[in-house]
Amino acid sequence: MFEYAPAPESRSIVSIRPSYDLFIDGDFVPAKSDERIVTVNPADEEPLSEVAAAGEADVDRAFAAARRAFERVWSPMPPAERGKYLFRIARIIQERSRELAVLESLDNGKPIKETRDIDLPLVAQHFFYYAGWADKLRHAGFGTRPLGVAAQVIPWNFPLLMLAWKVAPALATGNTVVLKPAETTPLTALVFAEICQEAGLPPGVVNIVTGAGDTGAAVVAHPGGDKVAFTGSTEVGRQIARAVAGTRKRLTLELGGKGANIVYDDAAIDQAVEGIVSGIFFNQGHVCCAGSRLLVQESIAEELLARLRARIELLRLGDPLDKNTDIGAINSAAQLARIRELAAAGEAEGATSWSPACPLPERGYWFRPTVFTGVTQAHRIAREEIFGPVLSVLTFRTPEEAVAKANNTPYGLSAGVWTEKGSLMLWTASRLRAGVVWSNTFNVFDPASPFGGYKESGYGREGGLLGLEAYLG
Ligand code: TXE
Repeated sequence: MFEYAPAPESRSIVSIRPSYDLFIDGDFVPAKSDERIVTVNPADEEPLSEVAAAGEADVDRAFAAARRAFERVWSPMPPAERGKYLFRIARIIQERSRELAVLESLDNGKPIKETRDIDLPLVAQHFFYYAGWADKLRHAGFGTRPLGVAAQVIPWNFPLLMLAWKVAPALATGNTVVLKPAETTPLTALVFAEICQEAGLPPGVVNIVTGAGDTGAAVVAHPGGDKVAFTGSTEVGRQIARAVAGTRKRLTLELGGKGANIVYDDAAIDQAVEGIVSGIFFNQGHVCCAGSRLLVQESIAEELLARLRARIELLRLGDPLDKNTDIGAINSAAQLARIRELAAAGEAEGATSWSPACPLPERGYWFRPTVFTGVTQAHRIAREEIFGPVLSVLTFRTPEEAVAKANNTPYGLSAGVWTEKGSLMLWTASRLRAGVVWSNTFNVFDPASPFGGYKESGYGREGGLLGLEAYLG
């Protein structure tokens, strides 16, 4: 592991306000209560800003504004006009992408090379993609009527990208939105609110209410919502499914995962190693579709693991704003505690852990990239989502065993298959119970591709045509 000097000058391109209000009906307005939530930089634990904690009365105002905008302006608007607003938003995101990338890295802890080269380009692409659909819905093959007001609750791992996944299709289909960002990463959503103003979006079409889980629960339960879209933990997903049951609301849930990366003995090994590294260490492993289980064919396990360890030794952990950093900070103290707890369980249950000997910064939330070998399917680290830079390695002998092990999870979001044999690739992919199966690659995203899971990974799809259907009746 190398240590690089930080590049603090990047920080100067963002101006973070000391405090942010809620964004309701086109304006920033104070919350009814004085309660504030401090958001910290996870790389040094320094406060970045504080945001309002919206209560029920604020959520009520946001839904009233969204309903008015839906009925009077947004749903009656000719679809091509709606599309123009989305194009405008996409262009402003591109123009402000450096600033947004730095802000996202500061608030979330993820490396700037990811926010700059992956998150922000995907955010803009998502708005461009759905802008193009706005006036073509009647060709989509399903209903063209918007549902109404969409209640959207998003997590902290891809703050602005998850916003884009939810807001862009909702708006393109004529719905209006009340969105709650995660409490540890609210800042880019609030800059997005400024972008809505800059784009001249009619007031009330997008409303952003910051707060913690209780605000999220109020958004989900509000009787003014016609649709609920949630990305987050399986546990909260279950609570939301219960809260929505028996109401008129349509629901999509994108929850956890325990993705398997299956490497057959004929795979291009170095390419597979890159895919394994990206699969589990991209975004510190805070990825619902992470390849958190490596299933490697026994005959090549030793060689593959040797090359994997050598590759991991080269990863650079540290300042998220340093352009050379590969692994940034863990998003919060709570998430770090969860990762530590599961890693400790792995050791207690008899698996062997390995990490490179890299120094960790003194302040902030950090966890070394970690590989567990000797893992069995009974171990917690093979079954539970860790949501951190921790890889669990299992071996297999036959393709049947690989598929059985890959599917032996309550989740079903993602998988990767590495083989040079086309027939084996198809055989395997068609048997995997996963919403996405990558072949000889991992973590590749495209706004035209639907994304979502089987089993406890949730239901409904985001992205592509199916992402439109989720907002139409
Ligand atoms: O998630 P929460 P947490 C998984 C991952 C992680 C674990 C816990 O395994 O370790 O969940 O993370 C809002 N009603 N994922 O605790 O609590 C909350 O304010 C309505 C996977 O951060 O689910 C935030 O905005 N909303 C996942 C959002 O839900 C509620 C991404 C997510 O927070 C609520 C994140 C309630 N009762 C975590 N309680 C993925 N699929 O990518 C909380 N929230």
